[in-house]
Amino acid sequence: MKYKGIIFDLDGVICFTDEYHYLAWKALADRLGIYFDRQINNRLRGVSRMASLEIILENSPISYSQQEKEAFAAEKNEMYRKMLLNMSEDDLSQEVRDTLVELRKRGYLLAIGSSSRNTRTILGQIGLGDFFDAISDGTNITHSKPDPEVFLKAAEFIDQKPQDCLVVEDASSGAEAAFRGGFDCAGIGEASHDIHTTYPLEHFSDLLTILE
Ligand code: B16
Ligand code: MG
Repeated sequence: MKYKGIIFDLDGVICFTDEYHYLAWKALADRLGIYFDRQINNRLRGVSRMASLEIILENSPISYSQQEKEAFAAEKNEMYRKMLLNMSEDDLSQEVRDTLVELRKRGYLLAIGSSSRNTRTILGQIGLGDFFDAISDGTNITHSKPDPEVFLKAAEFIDQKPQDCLVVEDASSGAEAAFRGGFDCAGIGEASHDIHTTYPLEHFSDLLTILE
């Protein structure tokens, strides 16, 4: 086997919480009178919560203190977490479920590499709380994608070298993080046409062909 481990991004790869992120940021931006739309929201993919807030505040005429920014991020997260409670096993597609089970059968170590500090909550909601061999997420890193830290930690948690792991990403920031960490990257969505992507994927299940 060319790889021993596979490291999956969460949002945009395993499941889709981007609409909830959008709605929660939109509610905060509206309250603050800041212009925010879906195009700006696209720039938040794979980016940490505080870095996302900074992007939104680019359109604010007012500059806020660090304390105010932390309160805004907490306010957004509270709204977002309420929305996460609506998620269930139905939010995991049959295609993703079957592909993960088949990869496990083939003997790959499977890990998560996500910027989200809500990773464990989301995995629990969609019925994957105990599925992965390791979880590296926003709670164990100090630098967000495109820094490779989250993937390097994931590789370390499964005891593998970057060159022996494949990263699966949807965001350009994530594909760049994979490249900078020395990982090959399978890219879906936006990341499928990123310069740092090794294997463009049309469907998640295409992984089974790449990893034959
Ligand atoms: P949280 P990923 C990322 O998840 C999201 O794509 C990004 O939009 C979000 O800002 C980030 O997690 C942080 O999320 O506020 O829950 O800590 O794509 O890296 O799985
Ligand atoms: Mg993502």
